[in-house]
Amino acid sequence: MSDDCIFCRIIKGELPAQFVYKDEKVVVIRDINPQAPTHLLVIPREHVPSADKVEDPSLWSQVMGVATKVAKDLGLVEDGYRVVLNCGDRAGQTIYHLHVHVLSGRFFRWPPG
Ligand code: DGP
Repeated sequence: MSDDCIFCRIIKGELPAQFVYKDEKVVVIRDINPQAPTHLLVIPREHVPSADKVEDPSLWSQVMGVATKVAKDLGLVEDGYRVVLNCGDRAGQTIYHLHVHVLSGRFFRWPPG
């Protein structure tokens, strides 16, 4: 846990968020600035700053397992959904606590901007 990390503070309950899922390893919240009708953030409880800093590869199955489970549970599968991971400033990462975005409810273009 990091005292100056927004996501650590949300996980500790020090800052508010709309939680849609919690387990011992991973939480899912709604993004404060949604880019689609459904925009979720799947966040490991462990403070890992970014994808390139992951040391335990099982973290990926925990995060992606929860992303696909929540997508199913919330009924996103029929409409389709996109999973996004921004790694580094130039890729658009703004919060340095690992997370994946799950977006759904609109048409997504390719390539992404
Ligand atoms: P990224 O740019 O990939 O690092 O994504 C960070 C996301 O986190 C961005 O879509 C906005 C979201 N976000 C930032 N601050 C907060 C917050 O305090 N609460 C919630 N729910 N989301 C936040």
